[in-house]
Amino acid sequence: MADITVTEHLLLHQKLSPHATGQFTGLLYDLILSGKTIARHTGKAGLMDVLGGTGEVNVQGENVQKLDEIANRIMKYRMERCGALCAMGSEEEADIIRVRPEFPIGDYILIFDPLDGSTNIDVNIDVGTIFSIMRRPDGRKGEVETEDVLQKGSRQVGAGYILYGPSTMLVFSTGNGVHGFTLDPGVGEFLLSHPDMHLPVVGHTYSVNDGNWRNWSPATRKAVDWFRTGKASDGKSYSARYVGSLVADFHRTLIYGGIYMYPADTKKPEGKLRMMCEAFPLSYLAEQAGGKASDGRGRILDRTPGHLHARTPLFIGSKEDVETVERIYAEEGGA
Ligand code: AHM
Ligand code: MG
Repeated sequence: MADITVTEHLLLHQKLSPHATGQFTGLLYDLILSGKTIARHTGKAGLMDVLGGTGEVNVQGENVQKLDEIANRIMKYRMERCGALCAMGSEEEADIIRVRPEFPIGDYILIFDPLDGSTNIDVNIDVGTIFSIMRRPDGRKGEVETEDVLQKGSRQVGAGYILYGPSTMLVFSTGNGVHGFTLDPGVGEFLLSHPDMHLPVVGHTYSVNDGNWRNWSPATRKAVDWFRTGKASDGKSYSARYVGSLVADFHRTLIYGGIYMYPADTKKPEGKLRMMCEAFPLSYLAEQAGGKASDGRGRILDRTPGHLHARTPLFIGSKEDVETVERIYAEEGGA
């Protein structure tokens, strides 16, 4: 494949799309730079004194890992200066982050999980940065209010992730399909390696934390059991795969097809995953790749969060597999 850099790809798409502005392209450049900077840190994780917890607890009540803090700081520092944003929201911060007046204020809002899957850092398993981009609603001026940020998922204008794995990959969409780039560490540039990614209509992999079985409703047990014992429409059976790192589990699902599930349970009645910084961006990518994302009842992107850290059940991946879960929930009278 010809070496198409992410910069070349962005410029080409900017020319093709009447909506793409220099501001939006600039935002993506700075996101890419932030991702490369975080990759430099995750790549040296075992060598530096950055492993293990800091002893602090974040707004979700979870232990903060040092690399989470580093990634959060890198994102906030770089993105506040990019000139395209008026506000940000981070999984690690309780409130919205308004761009301070000393920096140029733009029209966009960025929501991110700086380092998802961070409990995996100590054992050197893939982690990732997830991002979601929206425009500030038209006609809203002055200080950004929380209502400006709490938008319906379908209002995203771009989303993606950076996966820090055996190689670092950037996968994103700005509404023209999903494209994947692999970082060539020698030259420090992302090169197009996975153009126009498509989720297979049906897959052969299901991904769920089976340790939550005892906390699931009968309907959820029935749905998971279907994948354990059932056969896909092409007659093949399913394999189980669960990394426990959402970006890694989603990336595999995007490439091979199948379904990733994080249902609600008695301990987590709203589900575990965050609507705005995890479910929305990955659902945007799934739909752009021809797949589906549901909370078990309906489309994730039709939901509007009640607050910045709202959670949701998530069933995401191949269209037929997600529809299987929706059908079972409907037959059982709900989740
Ligand atoms: P985090 O944002 O605190 O890292 O938590 C989200 C992670 C996801 O990466 C992963 O899919 C999920 O939590 C795993 O949860 P569990 O350990 O309950 O299976
Ligand atoms: Mg997360």
